[in-house]
Amino acid sequence: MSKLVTVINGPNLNLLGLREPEIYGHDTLADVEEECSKLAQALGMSCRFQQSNHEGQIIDWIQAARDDAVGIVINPAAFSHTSIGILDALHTFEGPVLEVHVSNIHKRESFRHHSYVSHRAEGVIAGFGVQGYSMAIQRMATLLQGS
Ligand code: CA2
Repeated sequence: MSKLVTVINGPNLNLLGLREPEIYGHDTLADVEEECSKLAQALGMSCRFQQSNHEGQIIDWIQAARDDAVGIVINPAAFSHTSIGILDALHTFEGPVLEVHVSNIHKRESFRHHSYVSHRAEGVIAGFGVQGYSMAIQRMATLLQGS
C-alpha cells in the first residue's frame, strides 16, 4: 500500500486563483491538488487534499491523520499566526510535518512573521507560490525514505 500524505489547507485558501492573484497567483486549489496527486504518485506515495475554514475541523483532520497518514503537509493560512490548538494537534502526530505558505510571510505585515505551526514543522517553505506544495511533497518523499 502506498504511503498516504495528507495536505491540509486553512481558511480562505478555497479562494486561491480566484482573488488577489498579485499575492497568491492564478492557480486554483484544484490545480494544486492535481499537481500534488500526480507528483505523490510518481514518488510512490498517495495524497489526500483537504481544505477548511474552521479550526476545529483542521484539528479533527490532524487527529484522524494519526490513523492513516505517514506525513502531513499543512498550509494553516491565518491559523498559522494564532492557533496553539493546531500546534498541539500536530504534536500528537508522529510523522514528518512540513509547513507551506504560498506568499513570503516574512516580507508581509509583521503579524504574519510568527507561525505557531513552525514550532512543530520539520521544514517551512514560503514565498515560492503554489510550487511550494510540490517542493513539500518532494521533501516528504525524502524524509519518508526507508519508512
Ligand atoms: O501565504 C500563505 O500561504 C498564507 O498562509 C495565506 C493566508 C495568510 O493568512 C497567511 O499569512 C499566509 C491567507 C490565505 C488566503 O488565501 C486567499 C487566496 C486567494 C484570495 C484571497 C485569499
